[in-house]
Amino acid sequence: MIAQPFASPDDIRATFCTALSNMYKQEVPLYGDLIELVNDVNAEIKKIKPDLWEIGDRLNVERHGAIRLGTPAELSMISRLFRQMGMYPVGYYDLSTSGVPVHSTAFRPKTTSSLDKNPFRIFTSLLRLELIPDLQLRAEAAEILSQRDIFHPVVRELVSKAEDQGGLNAEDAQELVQHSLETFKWHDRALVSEDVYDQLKKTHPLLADIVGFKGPHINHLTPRTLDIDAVQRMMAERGIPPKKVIEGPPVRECPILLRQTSFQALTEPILFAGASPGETSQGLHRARFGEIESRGAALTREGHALYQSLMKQAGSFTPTDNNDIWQSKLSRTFSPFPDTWDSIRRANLAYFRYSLSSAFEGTIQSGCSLDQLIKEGKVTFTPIVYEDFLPASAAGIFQSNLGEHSKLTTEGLNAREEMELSLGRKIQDYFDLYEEIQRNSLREVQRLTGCRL
Ligand code: OOG
Ligand code: NI
Repeated sequence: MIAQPFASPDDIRATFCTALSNMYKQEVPLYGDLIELVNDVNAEIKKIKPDLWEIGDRLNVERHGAIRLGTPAELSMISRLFRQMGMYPVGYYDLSTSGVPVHSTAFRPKTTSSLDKNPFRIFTSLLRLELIPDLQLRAEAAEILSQRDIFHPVVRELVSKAEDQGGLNAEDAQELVQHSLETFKWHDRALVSEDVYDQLKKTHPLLADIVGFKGPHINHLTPRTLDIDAVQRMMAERGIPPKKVIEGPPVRECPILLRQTSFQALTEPILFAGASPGETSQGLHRARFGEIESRGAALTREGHALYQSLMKQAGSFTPTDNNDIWQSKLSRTFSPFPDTWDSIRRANLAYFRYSLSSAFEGTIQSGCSLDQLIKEGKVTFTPIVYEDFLPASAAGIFQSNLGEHSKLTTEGLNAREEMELSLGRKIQDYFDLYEEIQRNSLREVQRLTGCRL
């Protein structure tokens, strides 16, 4: 028998992303409306500015999603599943510093070619039970979580099979995608009684969302837009209630990092488990929403530090501000951040991909430095897209959808190492990944020009 070739993890990821998006459109029709709005705005921008560097083939399929897991064992299995889809843990985000009792990583593709095929990422949070002060509730939550299995048996089977044989054929891959959707779908039947739900919610709404249900329903999916300010304005016109303010840096000539906004989480009817079998009572739950983002250049450590100090200087959004007031305040605060690609590059604030331009004729007569080659038009450079997340923005997104609640904070020791233990691997530092892409592009220029750069 001739062995069938394995499906490529990039293709499995692309299929999964489409399937998840279709499922979420059915579950949350407002998300479908948001996608339409984003497609309309993107089409318009492409017409006006066809040379925009952010426009690429991947734009129409570009999404990220988010889930919240309950136990290290769930994280461990998710990590194995996502690995089969070419998604690896990148970046560590400690949200406990913002009063949210989780820590997170993003599963995403790492290489340029995988990112170009489909950059789908899932922001994955893990509940930190040790941050629940009430010991009895903590034990109760742990007990409830230990009873649930968020994975379809076929998923467990196929992931083991893939690990044993080094991949999956197309048919198995299709099965894997279909059955893995089960993990992310919405269950309107809570796992717990109204009493327990209320207790969890009182301690922290996130706790009710994670512990109260059979699985980690996908809580949002986020398309990428080329003009987030336009989408924010048009959301209300199309009956999609927007979050008050756009998170992240202000609008700029040279976009950096990530700007995000969302529509408020829906209030959805749920059924609580009753005291006796078959008995139920009705309730309401808020968790699922839609989000939009615009992505700019990945910043170096220096760039990030400057970004963070300027954000700190801007202070925080106050309830009396509106988005316009906040954005103009931010724009003023960000004036020290250079706003041409060349000045950003020379100040080493962002990562770039370098390549030879058509003006290069095969020989170098004059200087051989990078700056010289760029000045002579022989080498060009494009910003590298920021593929990751921003903890402060993520905290803002969490908060805006959870309503008023008290904050839970206690510094946990070694939380990152614990997460890595469940992941079965180290969390990759995203700066290293961008640096590598930049370095490889420079090596290629070096090889072609013979210049030592
Ligand atoms: C995740 C929020 C973080 C983002 O875009 O920053 C996030 C969550 O609400 O579970 O998705
Ligand atoms: Ni998000």
